[in-house]
Amino acid sequence: MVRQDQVPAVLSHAPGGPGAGHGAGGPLRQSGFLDGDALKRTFIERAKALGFDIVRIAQPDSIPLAPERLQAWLEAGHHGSMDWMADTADRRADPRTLWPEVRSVILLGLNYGPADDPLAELAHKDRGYISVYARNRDYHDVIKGKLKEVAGFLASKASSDVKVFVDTAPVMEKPLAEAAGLGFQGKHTVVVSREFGNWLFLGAIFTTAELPADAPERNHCGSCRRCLDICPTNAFPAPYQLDARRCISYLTIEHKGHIPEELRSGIGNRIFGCDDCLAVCPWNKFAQAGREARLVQRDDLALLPLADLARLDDPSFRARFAGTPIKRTGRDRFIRNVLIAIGNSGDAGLAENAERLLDDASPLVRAMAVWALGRLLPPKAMALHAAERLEQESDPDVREEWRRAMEPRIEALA
Ligand code: B12
Ligand code: SF4
Ligand code: SF4
Repeated sequence: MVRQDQVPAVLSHAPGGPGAGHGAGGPLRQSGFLDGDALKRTFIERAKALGFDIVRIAQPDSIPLAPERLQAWLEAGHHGSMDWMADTADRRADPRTLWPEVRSVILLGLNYGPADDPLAELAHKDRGYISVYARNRDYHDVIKGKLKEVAGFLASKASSDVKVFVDTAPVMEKPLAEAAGLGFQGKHTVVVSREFGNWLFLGAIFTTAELPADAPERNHCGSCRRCLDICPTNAFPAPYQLDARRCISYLTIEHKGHIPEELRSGIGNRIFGCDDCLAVCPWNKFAQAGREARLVQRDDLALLPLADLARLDDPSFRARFAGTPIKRTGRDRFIRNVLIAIGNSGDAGLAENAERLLDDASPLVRAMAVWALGRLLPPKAMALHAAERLEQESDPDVREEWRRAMEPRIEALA
């Protein structure tokens, strides 16, 4: 869900066009340019024609609480190994630090609502659950293209400069979206629109144009706490606060190392991301299925047989997931996730898939093959595998997995 590279997309108003040569927001506006309400209306029309579902405007100084809240989140260590969140905190917390000339922040939402309830898929233990957002093209690519196009349009209509962001630069898109009135941050921290529910991607455009700001949205969670209660790994220490280190989305997508043992069983068959807290939000009753063809679910990217996935090597992984967000984890992390799902399946018929991976080149994979088999095989079979491998195993983490997998077994064999 996150990406560190920045899109250096500064689009200046067209050279040679009306107003060319004037500084942003300068006094010499010419009649070819629009401003104020007319500019906002024309821009929104264009953005909607390009497929955005909601467009709202915030002032750059509209998130005064964000810096201290971000700081508290970082100090609590809730960002885990996403060091770039801490490295960019100063610029992230205030749009004016990122770009001092910014006068208006445009927030755009694109609905990616699923056609069916994704939670029904969690019962298929022999198949891997892929998060709804990752079942087609990488949304960064899709939205970035649209943002650049509509930002170019804005630059051509106003005597101003623009920059586009979609989860690609240090911008706090959620509090900005709330300040712009696009939706409110629910107790699960995701932005919920009263019109579209919470299946929304966000994008932002910064501009030097002065656009009339919209009123902020207020919170509509009330006494509901469905999202907090359903979380399989208890990732919410309190409403409106997420400890990413416990979130399956972070663990299966962002986290590069071994997944802590106490969180593995909660992961179930979720092999790339998680949607539980989103799927239960009652505001989704207003949601509609997403319209953008490149984001509509591809059937070959939903509920994939774990047995097939466990066979992927590096080239076949890359080929299979080219153009999708899944490719970003790389093969080893993905197979780590698949093995956790195999371990959680309770299906001894899947054990052979983990057995083949006991000798994989990646310690990340070997360790999870051991863990999965420890849950699926009888103690004697596990002891035979250990006898063949434990002595030669040089990786301390994999050795530790063997030790833990054999602990109860030694008692059972005695
Ligand atoms: C880091 C990140 C993650 C991390 C951390 C998530 C998080 N909640 O911060 C991980 C990897 C876990 C993640 C997961 C997901 N992500 Co993500 N992620 C981001 C990213 C890059 C930054 C978010 C951030 O700034 N976090 C820092 C914390 C401090 O921010 P915060 O959660 O907004 O914290 C606020 C609250 O805590 C609040 N607060 C604190 N105390 C209190 C008290 C009260 C009373 C109130 C009202 C508020 C409040 O104040 C803080 C500041 O506003 C954004 C893109 C972006 N540039 O904004 C995408 C983004 C948030 N992700 C997105 C998505 C879709 C997801 C997933 C659904 C993907 C998936 N299916 O697996 C999950 C959802 C999990 C969840 N419940 O959040 C979308 C959300 C769209 C939306 N409608 O809101 C974004 C905006 C990307 C995008 N451009 O569309 N993500
Ligand atoms: S995405 Fe899943 S694991 Fe993460 S907070 Fe939501 S329900 Fe919990
Ligand atoms: S599920 Fe309930 S508490 Fe959670 S965001 Fe939706 S309305 Fe708010």
